[in-house]
Amino acid sequence: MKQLKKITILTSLAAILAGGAMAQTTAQGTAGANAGVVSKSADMAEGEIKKVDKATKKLTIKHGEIKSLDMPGMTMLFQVKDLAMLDMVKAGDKVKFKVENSTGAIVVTEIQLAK
Ligand SMILES: [Cu+2]
Repeated sequence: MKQLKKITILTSLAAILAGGAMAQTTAQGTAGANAGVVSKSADMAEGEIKKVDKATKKLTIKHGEIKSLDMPGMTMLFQVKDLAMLDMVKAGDKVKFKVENSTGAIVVTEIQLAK
């Protein structure tokens, strides 16, 4: 189980890197550009990074509705599953992300830049 999640994170990392490269070459491109990458987007929440805090290892995200947690839109702090996520985003980035509420803490398990 733990191993599987790690693979998921690595996969999404690769997707983000690929998506970023694509975005640079097709600056005027539209939503179609990453259609193949975000095949699981249906269960991902949308948000905007407000703050990346490496000291506390948390992200402040202004998010839309998170159906999996039955949570309306708000701005809040999230823990991250993988510290590498803190280097993948910066304040102002629009993102899509997945969260898990396993141990009482809400943790971001996947994150990718939204186009
Ligand atoms: Cu919230």
